Amino acid sequence: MRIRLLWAWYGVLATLVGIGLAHVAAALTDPAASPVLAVGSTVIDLTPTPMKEWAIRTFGNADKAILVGSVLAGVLALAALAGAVARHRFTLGAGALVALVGVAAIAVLTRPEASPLDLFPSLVAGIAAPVALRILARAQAHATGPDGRRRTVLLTIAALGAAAAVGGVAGRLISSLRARPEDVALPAPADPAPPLPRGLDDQVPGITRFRTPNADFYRVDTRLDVPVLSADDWTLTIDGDVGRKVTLTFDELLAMPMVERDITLTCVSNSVGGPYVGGARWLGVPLTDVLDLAGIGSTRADQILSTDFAGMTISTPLDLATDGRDALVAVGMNGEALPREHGFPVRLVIPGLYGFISATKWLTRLTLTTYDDQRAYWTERDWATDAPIKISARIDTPKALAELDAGDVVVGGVAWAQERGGIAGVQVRVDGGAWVDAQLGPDGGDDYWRQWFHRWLAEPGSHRIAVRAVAGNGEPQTAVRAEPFPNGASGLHELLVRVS
Ligand SMILES: Nc1nc2c(c(=O)[nH]1)N[C@H]1C(S)=C(S)[C@@H](COP(=O)(O)O)O[C@H]1N2
Ligand SMILES: [Mo]
Repeated sequence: MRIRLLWAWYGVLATLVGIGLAHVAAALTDPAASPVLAVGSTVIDLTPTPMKEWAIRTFGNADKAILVGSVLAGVLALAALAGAVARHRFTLGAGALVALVGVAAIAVLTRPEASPLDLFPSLVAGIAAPVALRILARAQAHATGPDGRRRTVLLTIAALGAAAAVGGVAGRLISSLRARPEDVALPAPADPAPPLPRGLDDQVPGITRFRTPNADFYRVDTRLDVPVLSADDWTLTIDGDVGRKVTLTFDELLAMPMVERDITLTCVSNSVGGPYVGGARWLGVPLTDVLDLAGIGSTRADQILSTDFAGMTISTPLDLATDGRDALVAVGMNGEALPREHGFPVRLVIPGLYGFISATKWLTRLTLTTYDDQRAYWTERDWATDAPIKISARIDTPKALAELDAGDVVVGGVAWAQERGGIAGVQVRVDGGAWVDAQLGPDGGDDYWRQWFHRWLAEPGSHRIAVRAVAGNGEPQTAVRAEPFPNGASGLHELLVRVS
């Protein structure tokens, strides 16, 4: 039994060596071609929407880590089995490892925009794993004798373990040296945003900051890894139903007049009161200026299909994106180049539309087309194609189920109504009583969220606090409840607190 367990570990170790070296190979060629990531991404794409929604709700930003972890655990369980088999039938066990890598290779090749070169990391894994198993088998064969021999097994295990670990770390290191956002010098905006007023950050403890620091900005990706792209290699192609197809380099984009805007981004998967919303100052070229370079084709187009570097697509209604709103081909976020997590080197930012139909990160292509002709990633998954951000207000403080002292309590939060004239008013209601006007924080513009607070004299007992907002165009927030799928959650944010 113990010896079988040992062989199972050999299978696992051999596989880890394969994965580690494949990571280095992927870093040197294309990080997206890492076999583990490819399997994970394929699993994500095949996961039904309700389950994805559940994962985002349950695990938040950790959903990817949990997925990669599960895929890895599954792979290693199979590797352990292969190792146990290899004890008596080495070729069969080693063959099983190769077959495992083969499945990953298929996942790599079926990624959008995969190239044959992407098979290289899988090939490395497919050779390294069985070779490592062979080395372990040899060492094991020598180990059945005196102490010195057993030491060879331990040394072999240690050496291979180190190879696997070094491979994993080196892979990451190599990728991060390839392209660094901090090396990009951003031009000054020709059309700067007015200075952002001081928010209520210091006055209302627990309130969301008026400007979200880049490191705290929410992230929603279908990707598992943070892509490492180089601005030098980056190009943007504008094609489809255009006058002439145009390709821009990063330097050519930077040479165009830049505008700077404060825009609050919101994810369609955000539930009422949820965290997937953030406010930042974006620097970029107006989308219409970029589209004008290519000119309009037949005027049949009703959709901008944007494609990221790996072939992931997002569709935006052409009429909305070009109706005069501040749609940006963005390169800067809060005074820095875009962080890799948020789309370095270039992404779209279009105010008033949920991110899944507007905010393409790692942008490489804009295609003018029709909804009939081409379908984007989330369109294929039955999400709405037209999804304006719904008017929302969120209570940041106190937290749900907080235990408070009776007396003065400051209730505070943020509200947003992009492309609806911003936030004109926020009201708070306690225990189903009358709606009372909250005080608004400073105005950061119509496409930016607004902080608010309300002083409440809390009496002992259990209380229910609710909030609602009114947009600058007079439109009230709806109390009708809706789930995020297919076009965004609605309903009022309400929470219970206990006062004593
Ligand atoms: N390439 C790419 N762009 C993308 C996504 C993605 O998965 N891949 N997610 C979109 C979604 S659903 C949202 S809400 C925003 C989130 O942007 P952030 O991660 O910078 O906050 O990016 C959008 N752009
Ligand atoms: Mo989103």
